[in-house]
Amino acid sequence: MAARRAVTVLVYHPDEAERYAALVRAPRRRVTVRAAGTPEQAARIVGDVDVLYAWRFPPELYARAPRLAWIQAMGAGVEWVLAPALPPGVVVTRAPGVFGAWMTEYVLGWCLWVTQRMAAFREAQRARRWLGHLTPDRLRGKTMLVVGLGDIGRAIARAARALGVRTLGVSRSARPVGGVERVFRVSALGRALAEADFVVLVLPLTPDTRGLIGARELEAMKPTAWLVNVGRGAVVREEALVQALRERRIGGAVLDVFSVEPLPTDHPLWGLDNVVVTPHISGPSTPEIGPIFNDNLARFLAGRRLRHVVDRGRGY
Ligand code: OXD
Repeated sequence: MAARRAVTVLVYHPDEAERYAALVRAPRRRVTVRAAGTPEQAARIVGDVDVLYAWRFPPELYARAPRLAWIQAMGAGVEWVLAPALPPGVVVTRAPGVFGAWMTEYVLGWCLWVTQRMAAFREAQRARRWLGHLTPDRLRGKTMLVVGLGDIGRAIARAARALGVRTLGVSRSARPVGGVERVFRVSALGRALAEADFVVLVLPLTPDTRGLIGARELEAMKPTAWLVNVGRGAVVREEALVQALRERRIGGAVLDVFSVEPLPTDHPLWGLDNVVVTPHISGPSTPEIGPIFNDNLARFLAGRRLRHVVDRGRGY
């Protein structure tokens, strides 16, 4: 990559573009920062843009961005960046290390919600009922299977283990990971699922992971096990999940991501009493990503290699 004297950055975010733009640190003589919150605003600017710092940028605008050389994704997942329209030469970078801490608290919080039977105690309180016969369960000693051992999956596994949870993992390579007792290959997913009390999905959406969890995989889970999905909705076949939940073939599901978001109001998942629906908030938009972008922007200006480059072939 050659050094650049003048660069235009477009910060694109539906709600918080200005906030992220204010956090860009770069020499103002060399870097012009623009902000857009809608496709219409972005369309007016994108023709001059070298760098896109964005959350869910509309891919149809790539064709109108002849200078675009680098996209920094603001979220944890990058499948929306890697649309077929993305020109081959554009470098895409991610932000590892930012979302793991958030998503760990989400996952462990909801696992504790299950074991501490929080819903039952709150419901009893509303009815002024003393639920003395119901005791909480322990998370310690349970087995958690983390499917997807990138930086977020590893952070979740480490924290779970610190609470005394036995942690297992599934990854493409099955390479050992510190703190994870055993890592299974994807081909052994069924065996891994059968051991878990909590199955945590932290997978990117790629052609290999789309629909990975279907009827057969749900069948492999213990009838008491909970599925927690913080990766991508389309990794799970939702019809099969609804059926398994209805028939109580698994304990329940905590779902932060869905094939269609927002989850349509008539979707059956809303009405199931063994399901928790949250609106894609487990890894929220956070300015903690600012230093990663600023470091890469300095590299971009200097013509140095960017950090955290996405492997477009693998899709993450
Ligand atoms: C995501 C995120 O990529 O929430 O889904 O960060």
